[in-house]
Amino acid sequence: MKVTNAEIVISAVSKKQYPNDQLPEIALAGRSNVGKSSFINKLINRKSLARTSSKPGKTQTLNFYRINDAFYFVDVPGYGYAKVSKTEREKWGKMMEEYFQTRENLKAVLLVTDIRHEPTRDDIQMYDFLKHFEHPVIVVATKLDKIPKGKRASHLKRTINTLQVEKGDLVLPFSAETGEGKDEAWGILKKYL
Ligand SMILES: Nc1nc2c(ncn2[C@@H]2O[C@H](COP(=O)(O)OP(=O)(O)O)[C@@H](O)[C@H]2O)c(=O)[nH]1
Ligand SMILES: [Mg+2]
Repeated sequence: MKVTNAEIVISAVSKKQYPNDQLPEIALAGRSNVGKSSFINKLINRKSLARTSSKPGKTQTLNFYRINDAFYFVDVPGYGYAKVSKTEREKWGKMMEEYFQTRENLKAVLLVTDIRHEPTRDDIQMYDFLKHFEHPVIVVATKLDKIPKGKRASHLKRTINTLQVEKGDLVLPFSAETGEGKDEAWGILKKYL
């Protein structure tokens, strides 16, 4: 897809703030600092529309990015950041449930994991949570550039096995650094839009 227009429409904390123009949505879930914002920026050829940071745990809103007036990327607040209070965590959980349980415009979820590491317990929980609500999930195994070519296949396999990725859910090796997987990502997303 040739992206000619990309803009942040709202950083929402609750349902009544979600956009109501009925465009399809693709959400991004994953650990803090795993590379969700970088994925969005790479796909739309922007250096920093979606805020990236090396300080995890910052974004606690659902950020709706409207792309070509055709669909939204929804950047979901990350998880797995240790220094978060119980109250914050509960608030986060409610926000997740409100969005993933009821959002009809949501067409698919990109679950972003770090290909270098075995998916965490939080990653597994998130995958199961998304499947519970019957969303199509595409696992984006990012930071591919950090793994030598000869080791990539075994890292991918570990990701698939640990998450117990269901038949029909795709796993996409990706790098926001090199752009590997970008065309494939658009190819997959088109089917849901
Ligand atoms: N080498 C490498 N670094 C990445 C990649 N994707 C993200 N990063 C870095 O990881 C850090 C966190 O990325 P960010 O997109 O803000 O993560 P988010 O918290 O999930 O949105 C930043 O320093 C990025 O530059 C990637 O594919 N390769
Ligand atoms: Mg981010």
